[in-house]
Amino acid sequence: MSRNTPNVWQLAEDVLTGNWKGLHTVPAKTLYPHQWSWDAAFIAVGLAHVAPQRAWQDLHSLFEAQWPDGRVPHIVFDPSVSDRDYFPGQSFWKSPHGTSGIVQPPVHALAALLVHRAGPAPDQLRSLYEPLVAQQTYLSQRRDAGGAGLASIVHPWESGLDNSPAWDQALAGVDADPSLMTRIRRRDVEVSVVSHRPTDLDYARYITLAAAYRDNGYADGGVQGPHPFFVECPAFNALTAAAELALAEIAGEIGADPRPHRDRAAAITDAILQHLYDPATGLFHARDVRTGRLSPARCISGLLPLMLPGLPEPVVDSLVAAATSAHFGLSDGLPLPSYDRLAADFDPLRYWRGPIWINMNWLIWRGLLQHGRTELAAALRRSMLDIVERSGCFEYFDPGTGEGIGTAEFSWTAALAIDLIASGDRAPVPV
Ligand code: 2M8
Repeated sequence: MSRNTPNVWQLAEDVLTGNWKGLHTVPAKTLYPHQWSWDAAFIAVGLAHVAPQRAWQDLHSLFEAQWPDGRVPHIVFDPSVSDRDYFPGQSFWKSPHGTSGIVQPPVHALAALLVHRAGPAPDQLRSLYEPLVAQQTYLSQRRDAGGAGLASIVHPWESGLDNSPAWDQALAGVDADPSLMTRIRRRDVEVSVVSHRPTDLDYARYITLAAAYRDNGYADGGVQGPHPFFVECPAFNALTAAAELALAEIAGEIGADPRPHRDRAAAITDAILQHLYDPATGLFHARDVRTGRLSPARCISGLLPLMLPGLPEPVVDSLVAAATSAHFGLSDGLPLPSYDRLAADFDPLRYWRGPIWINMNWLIWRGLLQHGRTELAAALRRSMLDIVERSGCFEYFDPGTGEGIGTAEFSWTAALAIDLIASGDRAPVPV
């Protein structure tokens, strides 16, 4: 552990306290002034070690906004925040629930399990169990557009990896007018950050896609319907399988039947292996359901299935080889970048097209421990804590220097730094 870890802990705790809004934590005060779905899960993992009541409250606030069909919205809007402070806000989504209408990766069952493990709270687990199951049911029954047993995302924002090159091909077919963004420029985006964010053309496509989904009543039709974007993301689906494994553990704790969850985790793992693995790259890739083609991009999302205990050993080996290769550079002293360092369009500053993100590295750290790669896991953990110690709890980090970029005082960086310190080099028990 680094000599200054106590400072990191205090700094991180202060960030989480500063971003606490009474009933939920925001990702960052000015840039993201509402509650975000997968952020809430990562935040709860860290809060478990410093303020467990706030951890449970964050999860409950989110699930109170769950839709009757089981979807957990990607943003729960704070009604006291003006629509001009975040675009697209509530008046864009026009949902009857005060939320957006798309989802994000289901990290919440894992988060609930980890919060419980940090300080047993079976009643909390019991009250979240059914909502967590409904979240999974929505994904398996309403989002299997490709019919392969995998959930499709209908918008890049659903992946959480907004402008990842993984979507470039599938997005190219979405018509959009880039001048849209000059009319609705976000007031909240700090000038220093604008050049790192998705381009105006990307944004215009995001808005066009979100409006199409909204105007179709947030209905989940298949690929025959009017919606132009259906993609099976390896990270989203690995997290869906990991959620089933976490639910199996939770079910065991509260006297429910864990077996259906284990069966579903195994089925999703098989489907990921069968449909998203490319032996040529040794990585998993996003699949455009409309064309059936795998994206050629080597993205960090392609390493996330490492979290799954059911992966065959040769596939684990190939993922570790990809992670330690020059494409990602694990063990070179810095955490993994979000995109292939060797790609011609690798961009060290632009959001999910190069920079280091702590949440993805934290998930890969867990995957390495899951498969007994303890030395690599320890090196990755140290490198994450080092950049936070050096730069602070930034949103993302320059993959060349480790310098912090994006917004400062970002909640999931703080939360996961606390979890890394609290966990040490211990192997996480199942999941
Ligand atoms: C980013 O996404 C939002 C849209 O959802 C944005 O760009 O405004 C992503 O990094 C996403 O993963 C994250 O959940 C969100 C809030 O931190 O910001």
